[in-house]
Amino acid sequence: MLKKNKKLCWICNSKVNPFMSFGAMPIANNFLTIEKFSTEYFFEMEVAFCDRCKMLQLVNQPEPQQMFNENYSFFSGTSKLMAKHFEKFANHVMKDYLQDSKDPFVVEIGSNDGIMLKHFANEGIRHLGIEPSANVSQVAMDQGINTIVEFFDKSLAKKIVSDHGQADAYVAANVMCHIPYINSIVEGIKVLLKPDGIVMFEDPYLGDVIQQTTYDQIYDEHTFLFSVHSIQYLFNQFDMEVIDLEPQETHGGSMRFVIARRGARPLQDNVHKQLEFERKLGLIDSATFDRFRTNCEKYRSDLKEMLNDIRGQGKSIAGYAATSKSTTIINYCGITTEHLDCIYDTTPIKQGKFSPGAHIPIVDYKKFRDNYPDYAVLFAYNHEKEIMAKEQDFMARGGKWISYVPELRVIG
Ligand code: JHZ
Ligand code: SAH
Ligand code: ZN
Repeated sequence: MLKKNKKLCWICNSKVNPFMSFGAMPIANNFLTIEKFSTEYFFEMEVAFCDRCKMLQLVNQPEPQQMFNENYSFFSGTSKLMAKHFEKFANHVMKDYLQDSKDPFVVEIGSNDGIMLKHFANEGIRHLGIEPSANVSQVAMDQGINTIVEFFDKSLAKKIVSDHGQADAYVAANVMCHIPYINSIVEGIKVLLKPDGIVMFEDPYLGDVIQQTTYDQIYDEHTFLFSVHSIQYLFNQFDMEVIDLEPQETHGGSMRFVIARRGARPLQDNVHKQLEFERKLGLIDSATFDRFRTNCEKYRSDLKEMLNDIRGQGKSIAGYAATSKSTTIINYCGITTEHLDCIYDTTPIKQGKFSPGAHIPIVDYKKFRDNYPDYAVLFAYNHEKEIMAKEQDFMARGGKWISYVPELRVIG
């Protein structure tokens, strides 16, 4: 466990006061076998807002190696929507940021199974993925994508520069918010990047989390939830600045930050507009997070009550998609095997195992149609379109979906 009981901001080292505790939480992607139940790891998941740098953050977190290792169970390529999304992201970088370079070099951290880098590789562009989880990185390497199986930090950045030279672009998706020692990452980016190089990364956006009460974006891997204010503070510390923003619909609402060395590239108007929007939304006021906690408590009791009512009527319920986010929903709301018979999922290494904490069986999604429940809780609301399209027959046969984003509702 990192930082136990110190309660200091990961970015600016100020003292932080947790505004909320989710209680004892397991590792969100630790799908486990029965033999491992008795030794399962839990930590108290407390969340704090730093008044100084405006970063929303976990106070304690398991060690990175406990979460990201050769048994990591999130494979990016499982979603068709995300495959398309990363193809567009890669094309955007190539078209708008690499044209002026003779022999461009792109570095991606958290490259996972190569879902984004393969598009650079296919165009013959020099590329390097940094991916510490050996099983997912192997999938990328099997496709000929250059990958280093390590955690990115400042010292690795120096090594990359001495082996390959500086990079034109540093890209990342859904990984920057996972790294507690993020100051070292930003220092590493500075070492790695050419003077006019570009940084583009995207993560779930705090504005969307607050507006939709998607508290399930808070789990062990997500050290931070970013706003433009907090990212501006983080990079300003190292003479870099946010120059552009590209909001995304992925993962329930994300923000892509475009960053360069201070003064190296023109600043777009939308940065100031978004900062103004964040002030109006209260993303820099601690009172907002007290309201958020109250909203979370209401969401929790409403969902629990709905599941209890349905079970009281003797109807069956299953979960659909064993997402990381569902680990927070299930454990925070006290959902158990009394509520859910199982959770259907497409990921082979999750199937046949049990969910973290609540130990609900994970079953191959192909079996869903053999034994439709009366209700299915959609734990991947971010993949709603893709899942609804694939599972049309469920509703046609009278099945009902339960969704809780943007509000708790029954569909069907
Ligand atoms: P999905 C992970 O979050 C973890 P998760 C991580 N911390 C993060 O930030 C984001 O990804 C990027 C299943 N599924 O994408 C497969 C189906 O069963 O919302 C996976 O188990 N059927 C890095 O885990 C899970 O959903 C389907 O049709 O919350 C993935 O969930 C689809 C599309 C997915 O990410
Ligand atoms: N970019 C992909 C994968 C996100 S999952 C997508 O958006 O779908 C987050 C990934 O980051 C995991 O595969 C994890 O192993 C990796 N990761 C975690 N810490 C890292 C670090 N310090 N450096 C590089 N990768 C890291
Ligand atoms: Zn701070």
